Formats: sequence, C-alpha cells, structure tokens
Amino acid sequence: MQTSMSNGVPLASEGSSIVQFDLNEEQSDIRAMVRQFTTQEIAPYASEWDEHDYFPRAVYQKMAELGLMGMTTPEELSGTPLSRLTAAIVYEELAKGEMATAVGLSVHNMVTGSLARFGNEEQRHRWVSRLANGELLGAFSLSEADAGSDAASLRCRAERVDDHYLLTGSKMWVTNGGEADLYLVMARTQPSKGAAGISCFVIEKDTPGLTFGKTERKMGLHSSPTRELIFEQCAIPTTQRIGAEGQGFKIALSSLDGGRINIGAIASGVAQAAFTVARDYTRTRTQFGTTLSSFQGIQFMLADMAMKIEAARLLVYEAAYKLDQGQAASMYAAMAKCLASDTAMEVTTQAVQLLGGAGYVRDYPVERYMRDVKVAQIFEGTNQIQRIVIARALLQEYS
Ligand code: COS
Repeated sequence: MQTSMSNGVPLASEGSSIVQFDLNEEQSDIRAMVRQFTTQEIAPYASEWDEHDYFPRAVYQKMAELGLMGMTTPEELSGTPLSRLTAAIVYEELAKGEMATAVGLSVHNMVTGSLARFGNEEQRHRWVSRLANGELLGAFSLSEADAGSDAASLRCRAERVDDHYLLTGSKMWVTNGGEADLYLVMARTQPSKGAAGISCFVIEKDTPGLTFGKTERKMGLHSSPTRELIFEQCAIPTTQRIGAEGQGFKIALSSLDGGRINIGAIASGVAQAAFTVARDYTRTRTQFGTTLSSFQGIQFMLADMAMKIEAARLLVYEAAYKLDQGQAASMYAAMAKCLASDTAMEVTTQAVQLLGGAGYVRDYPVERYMRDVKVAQIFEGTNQIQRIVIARALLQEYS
C-alpha cells in the first residue's frame, strides 16, 4: 500500500471541485484485499470470539502484515500511510466481519498516528515503528469514572517530581485495555487549569505502579477487552510526555476527530452487513404462501434501510475527505459519527425485526450486530456530545 493523500476520491465536496463517486484503482484494490481478509480471517470466527470473549491478538499480527496497523503513519516510521478516505473504506470492510476487531484497530491507529504527529523525534523512533509493524498494540485513555462527556474535568493526577511525573488515579473504559503494550494517557498536571491543565503521556504496560482493573462485561463488542487502568505512584519519565505540558486535551480531541470518522465508517460497515443478511432472508423466507420480500411493507423497510445507509456512508467519506484536505473537519467528523451510528442502530434493529424470531437468536449474526453497534452511539463522545460539537461549529460559523 502507498499513500494516496493526494488522490483520495472527492465526495460531496463543496465549491467548484468535481464530485466523483468512483473509487480509484488503489482504493478498489485495497478494498478487495481487506474484503478477502475479512471473509477468510474474521467473519467465520466472529460469533465464536463473541461467545467466548476471545481477543484475537493473532489477527492483529496478520493485519500488521497487510499494513493495517500503520495506516496513519509515515513510511519512514514503517507505516503504510493511507488517506483517511481509504482508511474509512478499510474500517467499513473489516466491520462487516466483526465490529470489535475494527474498533481495536481504529484505537491502535489513533495512538500510532498521534505519536507520529505529536511525538518528538526520540519518541517517534522509540515507539511508532514498533506499533506500525504490529510488535506493539496501542490503547488510548481519556475517560474516567467521573469524567466521560465532560472530559476536561478529568482528575487522574500527574505530579512533576524532578525528571519524572508521579501518576495517581484511574482511567476507565480503555479499549484494548490489558492487551495493549502502550497506552496514550491524558492526566492532570495542573489542578486549577481545566482543559489547559491536562497533559498527554505514553506509558508502557509493564511500568511499575500501573495495574489493570476488571474487564468490563459488556452488552456487545465481547472480543474487544475494556479495562480500567489504575495508577499508584506510577513514575513516568518526563521524556514520555507527548507535546508540551497542558497540550494533552487538544491532542486527545484532535486525535478523536480521526477516531470519530473511523467509528462512522465502522458503524456504516455493520449496517451494511445487517442489511445484506436481512435482504437475503426476506428473499427466501416464505409466509402466507409467498416470500417476505414480495410484501410492500417489507420492501419499504428495506428501501429505508438502504437509503439511510447510503446517506451515512457518503457523509463519512466527506468527513474523511475534508480531513485529508487539511480542512476544518471536527464538525464533519462529529456529523459522520453521529449519523452513521444512529443509522446503524436503526438498521440493525430493523434487521432483527425482519428476521423475527430467527433474528433474536444467535443462529444469525444480526443480534450481535445490534448489540455491538449500540456502543457506537456512546463511545468516542456520545451522540449528544457530537450534536454539541456540531451546534457550536454552526453557531460560531454563522453568528
Ligand atoms: N481539536 C483540537 N483542539 C480542540 C478540539 C479539536 N477537535 N476541540 C476543542 N479543542 C480545544 C479548544 O479549542 C479549546 O482550546 P482553547 O481554550 O485554546 O480555545 C480546548 O480544546 C477546550 O475545548 P472546549 O472549551 O470546547 O472544551 P469543553 O470542556 O467545552 O469540552 C467537549 C468540549 C464536550 C466537546 C469535549 O469534552 C468532548 O468531546 N467530550 C467527549 C469526550 C469523548 O469523546 N470521550 C471519549 C473518549 S474515547 S472512549
């Protein structure tokens, strides 16, 4: 794979630029490669992993071999950089097989990309190549028990003592928690400064003073471990602070812009998978002497599902395109995440409805899609927070 920053497909872009809806050759090839990988290495095992809460670390190694662990990383740091748009296509395809693995990969790439972007030379060389080649798995940690939506109120303390910081406190809801080798952690260096008192640290798993709380028992995403991080007088050298003191909140939110687009792409992939199962089921299931798909009520449901998926998908592509172009993309990332996850929740629920009793049991994957995708309306900023981000941008822009 090679970078396509300059040749991403401009979808639904503004002004006089040409709107082009076809994938370019590189994007088509990558999509075909990831589709084949998902069909062979993920989809056949997804129910089993879900059933047994199994984290498929070996699959991450295989994804590294395909270059997927360094999608937001420059080539000189062992990355295989893709445009955000091409990466969105990758996430969409992976999520058709299993959402949990796509989410784990997205978080990993968010960490790798943030270190490549905000780390200094020494930090980049120490960690980024090893993340990109799959030797290390990354995790991102902003939330706390009392600081979820109000992330700037976080309290995990990082107190400067000579040439290190002492971290005390805990972080919640950490995707890849316990399995990851490297954690990007936001902690408070200045108690009285709100968002400006937060700094970003990179912390290795085996650092003394870092332990892991229980693995959360979740509604879905069973094969993606979610753990608490507990810091007790955990000494982190100042050389492991990413960016300047007080820059952590901005690093986190700016990283989440990309993360939210990935979540939108993932939700869109799950919705597409659910739609396909539901459509195929209605074509073969007969009731009242005919197939379900011959009833207009069912046809209207399928039409609405397909229409909404397509709209969400295009908005995800547009947000990715804007980030690729270096345009202000936070609002579009919020819109893409919000619309795609709301759509996926609606579509997966309708898919279960269309399969009836068969949809509610585990013989078909639609109940898993529905359980899994619920969290896309919650994590990386609830959809209520996305609406706040959108409204703030609109009101600033037009006031
Ligand atoms: N990129 C870079 N910087 C950003 C940013 C972004 N996308 N969004 C905000 N900032 C900056 C702001 O510009 C501001 O800096 P200045 O004071 O220098 O202007 C600073 O960050 C604080 O921003 P703001 O005042 O908007 O902070 P708020 O406390 O009002 O919080 C929300 C904003 C609610 C939007 C934020 O807390 C949020 O996104 N919450 C959800 C958190 C989340 O997604 N958690 C999931 C974690 S992963 S499971």
